[in-house]
Amino acid sequence: MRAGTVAVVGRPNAGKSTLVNALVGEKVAIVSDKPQTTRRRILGVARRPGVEIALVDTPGIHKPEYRLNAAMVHDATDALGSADLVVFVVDAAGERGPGEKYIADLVEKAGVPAVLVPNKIDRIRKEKLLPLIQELTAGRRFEEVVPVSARTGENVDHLFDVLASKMPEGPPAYPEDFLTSTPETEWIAEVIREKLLERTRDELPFAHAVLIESVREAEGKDLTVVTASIIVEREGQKGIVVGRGGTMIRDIGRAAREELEQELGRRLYLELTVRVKPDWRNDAGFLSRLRGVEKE
Ligand SMILES: Nc1nc2c(ncn2[C@@H]2O[C@H](COP(=O)(O)OP(=O)(O)OP(=O)(O)O)[C@@H](O)[C@H]2O)c(=O)[nH]1
Ligand SMILES: [Mg+2]
Repeated sequence: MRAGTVAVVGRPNAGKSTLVNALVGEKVAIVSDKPQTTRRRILGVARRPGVEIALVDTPGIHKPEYRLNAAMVHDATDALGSADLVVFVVDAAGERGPGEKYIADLVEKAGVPAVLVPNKIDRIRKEKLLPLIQELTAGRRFEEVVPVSARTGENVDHLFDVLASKMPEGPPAYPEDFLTSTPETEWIAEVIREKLLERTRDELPFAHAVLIESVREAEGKDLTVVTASIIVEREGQKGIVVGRGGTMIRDIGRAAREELEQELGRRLYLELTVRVKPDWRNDAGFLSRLRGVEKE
């Protein structure tokens, strides 16, 4: 038996969460086309006969401008040191910037063996791949380079085998049916965030948070009642999230409810409100409340 921990790191939007979901074979992390979707570490366990890999999805590493972002980046860098192996995901179809070098340096400093994973190869011409790999590996020591498309699944099985071969020998660390560390309350908030991210743009994706206020079972009704707040920073953003005549917030709520009902296998009543909280991204008390509620 082989069992170990793999930290998945990279710049925002590189496709880390998509890749973790693909390796696990279940949706354990929300995904969006906006950067900074993942705001904290998420553990998802991938298994094949004889192998257990605890994958740690992390927030994209970026230059933090708010307390929220500093905590996100800390969460990611923290995951590096405690893993058996690091997967460094790079968007092969995007522009490279100083971020790649910065992260490669961090990985090197952590002293943990690393696999380079150029992702989104479905979006590039094959002849572009080799120069990209040469650029990213120049002067670096990666155990392996495994290009994949997390979205189409191309080469993801091979990546799993490569990761598995580098896991230490030992017994599994988690019970057989353990999939993810995310508590249900936090997952509900995450799915609401995903639906909001799908429908908004500009600053809103960065400026919102979802706070679960209460979750209760309606007696004798096979129905869970959830009240949640979408927190934004300004009145104008509130107007966008509510939408004309409340259409946007109803749409977000409906999409989240439909997905959650499927996953949880029970009916859900979701009551969403929008609240303005200026500068919440720098509010230590509010941030710990966000995290605290999520940890319940
Ligand atoms: N074409 C293509 N798109 C991909 C691939 N992998 C991920 N994406 C897209 O890239 C975007 C970002 O994906 P995420 O998985 O949320 O990226 P992330 O690295 O987790 O991003 P953060 O959580 O913000 O750091 C989404 O729109 C994905 O659908 C891929 O292999 N090919
Ligand atoms: Mg992510």
